[in-house]
Amino acid sequence: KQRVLSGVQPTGNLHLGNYLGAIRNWVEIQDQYENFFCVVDLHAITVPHNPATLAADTYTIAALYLACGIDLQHSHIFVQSHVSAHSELCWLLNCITPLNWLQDMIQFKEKALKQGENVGAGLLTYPVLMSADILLYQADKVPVGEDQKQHLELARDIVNRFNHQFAKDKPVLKLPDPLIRKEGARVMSLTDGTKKMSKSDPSELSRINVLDPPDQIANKIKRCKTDPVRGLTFDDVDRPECNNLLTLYMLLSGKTKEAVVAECADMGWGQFKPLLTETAINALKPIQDKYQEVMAEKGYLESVLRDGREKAEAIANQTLADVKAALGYTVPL
Ligand code: AQP
Repeated sequence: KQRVLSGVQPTGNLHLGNYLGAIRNWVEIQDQYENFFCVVDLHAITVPHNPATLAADTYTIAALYLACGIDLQHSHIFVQSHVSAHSELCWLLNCITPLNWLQDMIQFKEKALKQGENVGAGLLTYPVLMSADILLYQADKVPVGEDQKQHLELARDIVNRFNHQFAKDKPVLKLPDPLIRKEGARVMSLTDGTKKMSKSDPSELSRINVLDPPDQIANKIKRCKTDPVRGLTFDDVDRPECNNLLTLYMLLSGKTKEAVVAECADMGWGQFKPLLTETAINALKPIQDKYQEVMAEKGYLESVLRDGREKAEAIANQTLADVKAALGYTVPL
């Protein structure tokens, strides 16, 4: 079977962008692949973080993977910092990655701009760590949202550079392919349809979190940005909020685009918003219930992460050994 690798940072609440852009797709394809899903906690400290909540946030994301439908028959769940090969490969790849490749990354530029003078070097090398995450498992496919496309291209460039420089006869690293689904690849903010929904947006009203209770979901949809135009349409560039809200309704209801057009074309916002609210609440309820069940059995979650780590380590350590051999390192005595 081909292999899949992906992850989410434990940097705050999982929102509909993370769910619809990434995790839901993992669930849909998981039986076709051998999957590794990690909670990327090393990435979480590339921006200022709170040590008091990191561990709890890491468990929350792992529990949400299970709650969203990750099936341990097909998938392994583990924590990135539990497998030390991630940091080690990151260092080795850092040394062969040209600085200007990293300085050109859009996410680095955006996040560095937000942080002003306090930018850690880890923010710059974030995409190298992400490359290490993927390449350690010789992943064939990486299901992510649209915002990660450039980082995936960088991972491919690093593979080509490494194999070309150090492993010409027998490639050591595999070229990964991004898997980006068209629908949901870029879920937009509820308060500005031209910005992506994001964990770091200071406004809670900009996103619906997977664990939001029904009254909060209702409040956020009630107060979300709309426009004064009558009737609802997809794909009108002048109506980004309308496209985003209809897309959310389509994805959360499981209806086709045609069915949503037929149902909503003549609606006003007063009619559509309650419909979207009810649909979102109903779609998230089973995930929230399952999440409570998983969190009630901490020992089970810990055993899942232990098993995941074991599986992950076996593969990761092999790749790391091959990379070190290609670079000319000695074998420990
Ligand atoms: N708005 C989005 N639409 C579709 N997919 C998205 N993803 C994130 N936001 C959207 C996808 O979710 C996965 C995990 O993301 P992450 O937590 O590792 O990183 P992120 O992109 O930094 O998440 P946020 O929420 O956008 O945080 P900030 O505010 O820090 O930038 C990835 O597959 C990502 O594509």
